[in-house]
Amino acid sequence: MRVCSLFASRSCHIFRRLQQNTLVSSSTTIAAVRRSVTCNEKSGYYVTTPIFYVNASPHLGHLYSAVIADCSHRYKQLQGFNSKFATGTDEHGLKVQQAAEAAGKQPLTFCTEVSERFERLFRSCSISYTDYIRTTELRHRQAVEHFWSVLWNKRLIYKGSYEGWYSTQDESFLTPSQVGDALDSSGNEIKVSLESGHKVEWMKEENYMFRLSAFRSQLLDWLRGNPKAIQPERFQLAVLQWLQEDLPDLSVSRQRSRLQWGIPVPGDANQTIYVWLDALVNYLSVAGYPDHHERWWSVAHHIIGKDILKFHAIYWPAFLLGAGLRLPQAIHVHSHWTVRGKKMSKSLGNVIDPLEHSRMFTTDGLRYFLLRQGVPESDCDYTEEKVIKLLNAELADSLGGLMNRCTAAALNPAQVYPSFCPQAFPRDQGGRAAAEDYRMLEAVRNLPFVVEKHYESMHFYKALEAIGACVRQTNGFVQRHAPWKLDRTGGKDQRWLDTILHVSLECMRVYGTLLQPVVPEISDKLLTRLGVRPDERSFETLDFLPRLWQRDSPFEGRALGTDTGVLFSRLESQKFKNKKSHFK
Ligand code: ME8
Repeated sequence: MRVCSLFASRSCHIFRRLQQNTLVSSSTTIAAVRRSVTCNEKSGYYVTTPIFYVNASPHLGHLYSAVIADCSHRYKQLQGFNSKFATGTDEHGLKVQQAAEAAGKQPLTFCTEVSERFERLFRSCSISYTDYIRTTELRHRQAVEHFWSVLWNKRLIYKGSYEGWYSTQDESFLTPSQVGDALDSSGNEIKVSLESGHKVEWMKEENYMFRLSAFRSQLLDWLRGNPKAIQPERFQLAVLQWLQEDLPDLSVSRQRSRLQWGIPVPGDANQTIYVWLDALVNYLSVAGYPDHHERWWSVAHHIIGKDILKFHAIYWPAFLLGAGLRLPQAIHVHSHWTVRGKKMSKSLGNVIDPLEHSRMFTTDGLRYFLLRQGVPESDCDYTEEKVIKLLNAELADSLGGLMNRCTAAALNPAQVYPSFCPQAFPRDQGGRAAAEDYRMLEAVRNLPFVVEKHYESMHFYKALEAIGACVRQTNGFVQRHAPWKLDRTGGKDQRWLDTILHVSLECMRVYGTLLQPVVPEISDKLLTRLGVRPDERSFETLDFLPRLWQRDSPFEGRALGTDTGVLFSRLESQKFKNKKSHFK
């Protein structure tokens, strides 16, 4: 039995109702609710990142998209879903053709080198993709050719001519209203895309055109009928606004004489398929298109940056509608990282190398920072000082400090998961526990529901904020009862001390379990130290403090893990000042 896709929202909802209507607050009930919201069907989830251009090396923004997708994939797996996670590289088009020429390399050799850099980065940052797609692969070419033929046979593609602006940097056609004047670095007047600032050129060629204009009302219907199709809402509203504007047919090929590096149009060797049509089909290629895609395609979720919204929210759905295929379940859009308030760019020399920074701050440190600080709705700023401050406060001091205190040999010489004493901490008040302690238990018991809700909507920063608040409460709990001051020679004080530690470890177990999608290595270290086995780490079976409800705990009396190392070492800002750095 697997948890069905409605699990998070439905179980949350059911649980809230139960809480309101009755005095249920037993974790038996929570576990029962979680288990009861199941379905027999094998639930699937398919998450994608954009496929990245190989004209330059990966930067922090690319890693950010991959970390979001990875977190979502790991979260779904912990919920019991069968999850597929695709990323990869976008290797065709004029931009890549020109970059290979400039590097003096054969295009494929050039693409392979850069694509491998992306793969290395992702592997070293614990990006647990299940499929890495390159658009130069045969399986992809076959999918694109098939997709094109379907559109052609439905007469949605026709031979025409295109005259207008084109940005090679964005690989995008622009209408006159999307173009403005600017000066290049030598002071020459040029035309640029108003959105990206990239240079545009006037082009006039015979092309194949896609009947994009015919899809306006279907696109509007889709968005109006699915208010969560594009998330967060502000991006859905932006797309609805664009659909009120001019929606001309779209050129979907380039003359072969100008663009050789791409897939030829089936049946016309003088034309090359437009790189965006080629690239978007990657999501289908991975799903098994054209023969075996249905299973994964029906559960597809795209993660994209705000820069490529138009391609994913207008062109792609129109192509899919044209080809008679389902639309993705959701498109999750995120905003951009700036560096000290400026857009990352080669010319400013402020491009953040994610591999270098993951070595400086550790992989999990960088992942945590990106997800804790990144807000999908608005741009976020990256500085090394901020990273150091946040990681020291939340991972080293708060979470790491809590683990040290609760597992210290001085308090727990036997190094076992201590026992819980129901008389010291009765379910209803009256023992040695204080009112704040019960409030903390309530918060930790609700935490999985809060976190799941935020993970579900890709608001990872809210989930981490909620976990952080509970960690602070648990630190407060330990501080309040100062177990190091209790008499450790047996008797009542010892039972109370063990109970304090038991409750704290139970809280830590919840935090470690919930943090797995974000910081897999740190969570593993934490859970291993607590003696939690790999098969006891799923969200489905997370059962907080069963002893409070007179049920057995599988952990009580179990040996703790033997690795007593620190969870996350404090970062010293001094150490980074001498490095090639953006400190000023
Ligand atoms: O557009 N902050 O590839 P690309 C956050 N090949 N994320 C950023 C970012 C920033 N400053 N800069 C880039 C392409 N990104 C196409 C995609 S998909 C079928 C084809 C991330 O290499 C963000 O996800 O230019 C953005 O959408 C993507 O990188 C663009 O990567």
